[in-house]
Amino acid sequence: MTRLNPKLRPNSYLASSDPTDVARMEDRTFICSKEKGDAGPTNNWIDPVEMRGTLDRLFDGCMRGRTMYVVPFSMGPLGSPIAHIGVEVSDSPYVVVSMRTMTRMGVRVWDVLGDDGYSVPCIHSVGAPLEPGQKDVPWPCNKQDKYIVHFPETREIWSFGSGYGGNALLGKKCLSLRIASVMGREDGWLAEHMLILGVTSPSGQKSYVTGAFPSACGKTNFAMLVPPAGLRRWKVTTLGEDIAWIKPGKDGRFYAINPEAGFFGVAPGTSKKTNPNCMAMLRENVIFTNVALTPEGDVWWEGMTERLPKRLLDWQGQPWTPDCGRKAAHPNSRFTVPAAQCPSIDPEWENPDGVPISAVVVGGRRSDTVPLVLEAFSWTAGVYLAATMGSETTAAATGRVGVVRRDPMAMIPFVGYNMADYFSHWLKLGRLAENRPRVFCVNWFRTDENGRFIWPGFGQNMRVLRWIIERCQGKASARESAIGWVPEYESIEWKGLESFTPERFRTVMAVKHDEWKRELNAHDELFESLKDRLPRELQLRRELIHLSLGA
Ligand code: O2Y
Ligand code: MN
Repeated sequence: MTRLNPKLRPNSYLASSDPTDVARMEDRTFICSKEKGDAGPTNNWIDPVEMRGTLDRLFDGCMRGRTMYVVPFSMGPLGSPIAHIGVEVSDSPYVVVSMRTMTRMGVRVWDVLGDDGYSVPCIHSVGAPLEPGQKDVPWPCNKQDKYIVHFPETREIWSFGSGYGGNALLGKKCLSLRIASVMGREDGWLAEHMLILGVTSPSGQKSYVTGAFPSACGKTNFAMLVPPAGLRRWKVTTLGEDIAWIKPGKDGRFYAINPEAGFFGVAPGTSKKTNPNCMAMLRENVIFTNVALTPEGDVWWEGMTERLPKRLLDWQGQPWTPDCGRKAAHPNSRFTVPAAQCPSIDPEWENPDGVPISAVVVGGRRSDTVPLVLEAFSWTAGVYLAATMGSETTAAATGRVGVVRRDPMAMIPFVGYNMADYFSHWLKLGRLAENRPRVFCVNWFRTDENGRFIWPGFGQNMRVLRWIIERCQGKASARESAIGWVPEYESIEWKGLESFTPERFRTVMAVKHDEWKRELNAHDELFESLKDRLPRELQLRRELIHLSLGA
């Protein structure tokens, strides 16, 4: 790691990874349940006996010449009844310091565990042993073999070959989503890929919302939203920007906590304009990974400033100038920062009881078909909306633009069991909770006939959020459409955005029947792949929408 200039970025460091080790690897991620059907068609499955043989071979001597660290950590506030403890064994010091920010980590965890406490074993190696006298490299990893393996029945995590992000910080996606989703199914709660935010109305009424969005949909920006002119008397506070554990309370409401202690966010595109809270949060105590280094010893990434720096060292340490034709920061470059530093952090963010959720918002990146906002008619209709959500791929992610990837609840890479069983679990929990949240679907990315975004985005999303909150409070009106309740122009606050005409609103809200018939066919493809265990309610809901469309 390179220490950044302490005057510009106190106590902050820059790490540069191996160019082959820059992202989470879904094709190397495995759910090794005893039965293949229990992992389901959306997960990679290998027989656990075979996988244990592979891991025994790979892990034999894999840390030779390195230091082995033992990292006790708590997901959720230390000692709280809802927290879960893991112990990560790793040979990567980068993982150790990152876990210190992302989790409650350290000797106090041993006190909570005592002699007989339960912890999830998380075994990690970069898979690059050093022979005596062999010179080390800055970012050791294994270029041939990478495995991120979960054994759901025995609740174990084994990760080999990568030192990067979700592959290596095992408390995050591996424990808090894949293993926790299995625990949640057994014990009656949900582990979700969701932000958690608080909204305070001008009269001081506080509500909480969770939100599921696939990557490249502005999840972190939404979690740290700053209300625009016209809505400044509203306040948004942040509890989490990636993961929510949601548990039914005795009062029939759902309560959410963020199990993480830090944020591991994407740097490119983050600026004072797109996310001022985030930029302020990054002032100190940050580990940056794969961003560019300025001559003054600070960091830079694409989109951070309007004016490009004259020269930099790029994420691989090569000289960079604006005309060199290369990106300065890697598109998946990251910051790791304590959540407590976020200026919009909610005072309740560490409340071990969680916060009561009024609304669950789901959304993807869709240039057509899906309107700006709609409210599901019922819990089952909401589960349907969440289960069938999809997002158009961006060039950065896949090299192909505009192909809709179905990503139920934004959980495709993160459910530790069969996706159809996961849908049943959602339906069951909702049935049991008397005061369950309402479910909304949003789409900030609809484009006009010229391919331009219709919705101005960023802070303007507050107008939609306000309607959502007021629906939950029974204050805002809506009209019925074939797919759910939708706002009238008059029920949205337009102060400060008077240029957004009723006609533009009609375009961004249009529910076109021909598009929705195509959409339902695509839903059917997803359902077909899950048909062995798909809950009947979802198939029925699809047929009902079909009828409402007049087909
Ligand atoms: O590429 C990685 O290793 C990180 S992926 C990630 C990191 C933070 C929050 N969310 C994600 C994600 O893929 O959803
Ligand atoms: Mn995520």
